[in-house]
Amino acid sequence: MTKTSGANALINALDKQKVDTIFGILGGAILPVYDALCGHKTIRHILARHEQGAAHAAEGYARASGKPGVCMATSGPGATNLVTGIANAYMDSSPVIALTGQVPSVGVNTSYMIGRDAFQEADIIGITTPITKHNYQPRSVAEIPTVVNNAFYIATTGRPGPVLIDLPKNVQAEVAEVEYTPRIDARGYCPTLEPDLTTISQAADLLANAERPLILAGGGVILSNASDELTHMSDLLIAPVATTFMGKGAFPEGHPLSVGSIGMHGNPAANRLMGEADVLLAIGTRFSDRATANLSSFAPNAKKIHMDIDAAEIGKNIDVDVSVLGDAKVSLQTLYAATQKKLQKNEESTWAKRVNEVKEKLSPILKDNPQDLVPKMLLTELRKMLPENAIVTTEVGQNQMWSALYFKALKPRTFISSGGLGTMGFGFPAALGAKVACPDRPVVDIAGDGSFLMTENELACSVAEDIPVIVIVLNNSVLGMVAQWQRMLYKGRYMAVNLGKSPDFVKLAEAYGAQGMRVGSIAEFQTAVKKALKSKVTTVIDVPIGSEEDVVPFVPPGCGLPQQMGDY
Ligand SMILES: Cc1ncc(C[n+]2csc(CCOP(=O)(O)OP(=O)(O)O)c2C)c(N)n1
Repeated sequence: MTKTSGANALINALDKQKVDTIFGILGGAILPVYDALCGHKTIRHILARHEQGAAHAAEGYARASGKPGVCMATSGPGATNLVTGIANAYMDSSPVIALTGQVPSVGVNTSYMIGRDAFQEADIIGITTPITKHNYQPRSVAEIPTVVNNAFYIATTGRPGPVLIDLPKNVQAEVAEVEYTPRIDARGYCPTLEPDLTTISQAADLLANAERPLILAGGGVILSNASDELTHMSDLLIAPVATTFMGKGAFPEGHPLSVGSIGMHGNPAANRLMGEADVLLAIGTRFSDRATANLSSFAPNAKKIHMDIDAAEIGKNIDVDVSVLGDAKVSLQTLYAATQKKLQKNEESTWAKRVNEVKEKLSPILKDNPQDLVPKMLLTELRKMLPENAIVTTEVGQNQMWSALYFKALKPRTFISSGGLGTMGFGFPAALGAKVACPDRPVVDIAGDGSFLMTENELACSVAEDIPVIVIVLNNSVLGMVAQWQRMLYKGRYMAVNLGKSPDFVKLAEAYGAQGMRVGSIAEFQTAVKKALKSKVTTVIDVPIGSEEDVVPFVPPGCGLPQQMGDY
């Protein structure tokens, strides 16, 4: 037992979890923790310019590295500014630990303030209950080590997600006896990793007898590091692999059996084949409405196997024939062995021929002049210029969907975007977090002008903290995706989508001490990217594009995947 303050107990516990970075902004209610961090040798604190940026950066760090990301804020407005980032991490199942200061609870030397409208008080426990996997408010120093252990355990196991620890100021300041044991006390929390062998056998029967099997890989495949197992399964079955948006990168998009992502702005080949499959093996996906479109016409001819670590997901959106509860990696290994035994190898696979035919006919083709500075050309060009392990983040809107369609993700954890919450302003701070996690790899945020303006203040953080990333602003002067909906679905009655006078992005970058460039052709774009890749400072590349450019194909809301429209 050692005598220590709550703040030191927290930092020691974070040390034991091998935390190397905290993204945050301080304030009165978290000052003891910052004091304990002063001069710390192994934990780097990165001062964000807005707590939303800190939370997204922590998520970018987590998604690029596979390790939990940590963000920290003071009480009240600091804590509430984290909320969008926490909700984003919750929707996309990212392991994020959010630490917040809180006004004092009952303490030894202080009167109690929680619940009395104290200065900068917000009930962050109540506010985040629906958007965290769990949250804690330790009321004594002695609780802190176990609370931290629990938080990391819960955030990173099972279906990952954010966990918040709210620390009353008096608990941070109090000195008491603390025991550091690796103890975890999370009664009732017990994720199922090993799949049930009866359901594995049922799934193997379906797959072994399938004529047109298709695999749908969700973000869960990336989270459980099951990409190799997925590739083996696909090769065994000669099954095409479609991904959800969150699953992008789970299967190499250059692989002959890759058919791209499904959904509202999915690859037409993936959407078409989904309607033709007779057995669907869906792994680590929650069947979001953006992926399935209208449920009544989703994979209508397929017997469905759903493999997921979260029991609550199975049967939630889609009725399934076989449900496999367990970790994707372990479950795929077990399913592979079971299927291999039952499979009669079909040498002449008519399905494989059909897959190729559909891919050839429906893959988005670059019809335009290759010199045109249109997003699909630019993203295809960007792919050629970046190494396979480069990390791309995106903002939300057309920029995101163009990236999903035309930027091929070749490795897991290289495509990081806000899938569930669809948070404009996510991509840039997430890029900073990814760069901190992977300093030797290029990190590029593909942005819309509207989205970038939501968190461009983190340029100050990127310059001051020496975190060089590249931001490519697809600058169409409008809130493009909403403008597209107004054009396609509201008879072109534009309302509140014109951004009017945006700042000059080159000057904006320069004002922050970053590098700014504007390009007007593919050749200039290539030169700018090359220069940016060599740069030691963050570079913003402003790419003016047409304001009426559509992202197509498009499945309008309410329609099914077969009702995809648009000449792409
Ligand atoms: C925080 C937030 N507010 C509003 C929206 C709704 N929304 C979705 S896409 C979009 C337009 C995005 O515009 P921009 O960032 O310029 O990208 P573009 O679509 O032009 O590529 C808006 C307003 C959102 N997703 N997130």
